[in-house]
Amino acid sequence: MTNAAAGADTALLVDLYRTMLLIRRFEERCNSLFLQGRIPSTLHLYMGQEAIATGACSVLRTDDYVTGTHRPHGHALAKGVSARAIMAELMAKETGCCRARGGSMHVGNISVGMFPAIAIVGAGCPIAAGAALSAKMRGTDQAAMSFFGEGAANEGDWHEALNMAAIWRLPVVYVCENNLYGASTHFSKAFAVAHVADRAAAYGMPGAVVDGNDVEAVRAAAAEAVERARAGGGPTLLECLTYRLCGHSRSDACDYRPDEEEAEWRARDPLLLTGERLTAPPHGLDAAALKGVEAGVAAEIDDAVAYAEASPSPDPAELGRHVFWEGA
Ligand SMILES: Cc1ncc(C[n+]2csc(CCOP(=O)(O)OP(=O)(O)O)c2C)c(N)n1
Repeated sequence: MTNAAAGADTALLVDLYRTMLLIRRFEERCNSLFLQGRIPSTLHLYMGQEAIATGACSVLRTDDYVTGTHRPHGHALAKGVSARAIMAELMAKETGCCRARGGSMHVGNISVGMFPAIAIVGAGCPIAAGAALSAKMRGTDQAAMSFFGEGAANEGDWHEALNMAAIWRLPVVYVCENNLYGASTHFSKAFAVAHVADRAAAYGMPGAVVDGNDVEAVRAAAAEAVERARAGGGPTLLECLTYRLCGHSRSDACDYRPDEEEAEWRARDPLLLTGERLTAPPHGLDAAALKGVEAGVAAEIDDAVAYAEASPSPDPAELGRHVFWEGA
């Protein structure tokens, strides 16, 4: 297991904490808006996994590419899609990042390198390989990063993508978010290996198991992998161990998980861990500083909700537009 490299500086750690907090509070608000009937469809919340998107995306540039999953709010926020544009998308407004044609499972904005996310389990993996191939053919040093749950690692797409990325030494980082359950199926019932990262060897690429609740550990592992990708060293498979702090979707009461297991992981909530680290030496922030970060995040989310509420709905006559490619 890769542990936190000692000593990200305080300003950087505050920044990482802020992004994680933004993702958490954004989703708490989504949950409440959903219960009020102001967000249609369903939600797959990312709560508990914030350190992964935050740490991994923190080493990417705007022109690098990310593919997300059916649980993509965190990936999109960490890659720089605005809270306004995501909230408007979730509330089905024309100002949403996909003009309300995508909804929760498809948020993204290619202008900041976030492909609209894909709800088909594993389907983002070959797309990331394609983006990396495009960067290689164009001779840029852009990298691609693909997030997926452990469930994706049992899909054909995943195996084909990793194999192709390895034989062509593509600049791509595969980031498995192993939250122990694919819907209600425990990892041990779906895998005969101890770790998803064990499979890296079968494709001839480096693999590592990372503490996915430790934002600095994720950042350090991602930095090494992205550096290797940019330098022509090919793909990496990172398996980040984590836990979702909610059901699989809004319709999941989550009664298949032991209470003790949940309690253990709640004690390792990534926000808690980072908050504790920030208030201890060598950072030594006081509680007021963390409250200041909270206040900034709360204001950003209030602004996003107000923006979304004030935005127009799409014209029903135009719903076919922006769905298929137009032009020529
Ligand atoms: C190819 C495919 N099969 C099944 C589904 C239905 N489905 C949606 S999410 C999910 C579980 C995915 O588990 P995992 O990949 O571990 O991600 P997590 O939900 O844990 O983040 C399933 C089976 C789907 N979207 N796509």
